[in-house]
Amino acid sequence: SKYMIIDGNRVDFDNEKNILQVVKKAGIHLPTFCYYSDLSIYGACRMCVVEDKWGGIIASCSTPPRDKMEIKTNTPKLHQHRKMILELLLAAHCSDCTTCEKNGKCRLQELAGRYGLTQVRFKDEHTVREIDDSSKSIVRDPSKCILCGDCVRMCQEVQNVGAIDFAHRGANMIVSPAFNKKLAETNCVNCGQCAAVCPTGAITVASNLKDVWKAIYDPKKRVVAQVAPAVRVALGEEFGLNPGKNSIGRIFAAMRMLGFDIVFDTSIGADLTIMEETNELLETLEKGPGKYPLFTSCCPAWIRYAETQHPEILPYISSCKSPMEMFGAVLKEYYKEQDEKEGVSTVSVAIMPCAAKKSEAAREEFIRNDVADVDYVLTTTELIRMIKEIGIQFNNLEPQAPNMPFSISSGSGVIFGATGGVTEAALRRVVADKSPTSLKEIEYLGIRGFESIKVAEVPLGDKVVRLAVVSGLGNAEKLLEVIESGEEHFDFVEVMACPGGCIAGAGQPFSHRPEKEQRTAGLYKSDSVSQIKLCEDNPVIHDLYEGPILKDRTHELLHVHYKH
Ligand code: HC0
Ligand code: SF4
Repeated sequence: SKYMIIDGNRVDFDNEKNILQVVKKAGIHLPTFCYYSDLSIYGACRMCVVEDKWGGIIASCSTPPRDKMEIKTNTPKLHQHRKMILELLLAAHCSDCTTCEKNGKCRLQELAGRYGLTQVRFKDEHTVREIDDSSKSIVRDPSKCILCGDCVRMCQEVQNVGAIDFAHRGANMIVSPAFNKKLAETNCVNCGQCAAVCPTGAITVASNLKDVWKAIYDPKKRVVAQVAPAVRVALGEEFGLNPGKNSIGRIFAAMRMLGFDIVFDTSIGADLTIMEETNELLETLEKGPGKYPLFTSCCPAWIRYAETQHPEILPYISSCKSPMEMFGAVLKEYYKEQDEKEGVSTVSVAIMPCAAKKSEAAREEFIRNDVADVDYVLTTTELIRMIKEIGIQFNNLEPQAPNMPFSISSGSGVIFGATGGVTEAALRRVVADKSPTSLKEIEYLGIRGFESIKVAEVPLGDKVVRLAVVSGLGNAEKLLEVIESGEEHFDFVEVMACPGGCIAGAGQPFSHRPEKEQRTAGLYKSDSVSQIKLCEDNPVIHDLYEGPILKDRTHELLHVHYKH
């Protein structure tokens, strides 16, 4: 086989795209700012350099490995080179690390520590630039940008949005929306994937921690929270639990210690969504094949994408509110009378893996008579912060159950957090045969997993239903192309904006592919051990439809017409 000599040791390789990956195989993680395996190679930061046998310095990310090539990763020249780059970056960077949103998570800070930089030889030349906090989801602080371009490539290559780009030249170069616009005025869909890859604090997910602490400390507020499916399989990672370990019981326990009055599981909302969305699916099938399928509506970044780039498909997107908004509306109604009696008001908080949910919650369509269905959205990361701030020993907590009366959700509601989960849940609801064997067959249709576009066909009565599942907006664009050209026909299409679905949302702890896979497996595992697999078997859902809140009001509380 082919091999390289790395620091005197033989390392075999075959399909590795670049030297960086072969070096990784040798057990060495070279420092990088601008390298992500899912993005194109930019080679701008020059931190990942190695030395060839003639003393030449090469960027390992942009050089393919060659058979019998000899390189070194640790030489005086490389040492000096990397330190120099770091010092130049630090000289051009503001140094308010202790008050930075990214404190403790910043790659620049980490590498400065790793290379033992205690002083910078160059004079401080950083420019103070205006912070852009126009968006409800994303904050841009260009003073902290190191021009690695990760955000630009993520937004363009993976999400097909292109809301941000390099502007100006030389020392004035910055990353910014075109024409120096505010992010909220662009076609940004709030997915937050730019923030997920930003190595510093230049792009971060907006925080609502202050608002939520204030509500918690206010005795006149009833703070009612819901926790999204994907949060439970990722939050524990920050406390040393394995990715995928379901810690929903501990999350509930921790939240009560933090002062949340009442805690629920968003999976109830997901169960409601499937009840409603499958009605629409059956109607679509009844009408017979048209050009467009029924598109799912639970991902707010996908909704924004359709609004800004494909208005022609808006009539075909399900009218269902997202599970978060459905449940939010139900909760506000549920506590209304009690609030009046007790002279308090309910504040509805949602813990989400997502940046776009913050913008979704603020949309005018979800504010009924001046009351928002969901008042604040906190990311998984923000909840982690609260737990750490108070000093709760998360791993030692005894798991707790959610509050009554919304205390039971089905396995269908939990798998929503993985790409393909909504589709699988919908299929379970529409198939005639609900035996374990039939549910297993659905599991093996090919709608689980990380493939970018998944397609399946399912017989239903005398028809065959064609389904597609995509995650990542760039993949959604590819699918739309073949739908619009008439090349392919589908009846149902699930879109989630983040590659991999909600488990890989921008509000989660940063993850690579292995963590994403483990989180996904964790969700499927909690489904496989759950006693109730189908939303229609959930007694809570049953009671809701029979009870006073939803009686004659499903349209008002569970559906939405976007005003765009
Ligand atoms: Fe998701 Fe959801 S599954 S969008 O990814 O549909 O954020 O986890 O909460 O609303 O349930 C996120 C996750 C949710 C919603 C649900 C859906
Ligand atoms: Fe682009 Fe998403 Fe970032 Fe907006 S939030 S700039 S769409 S990557």
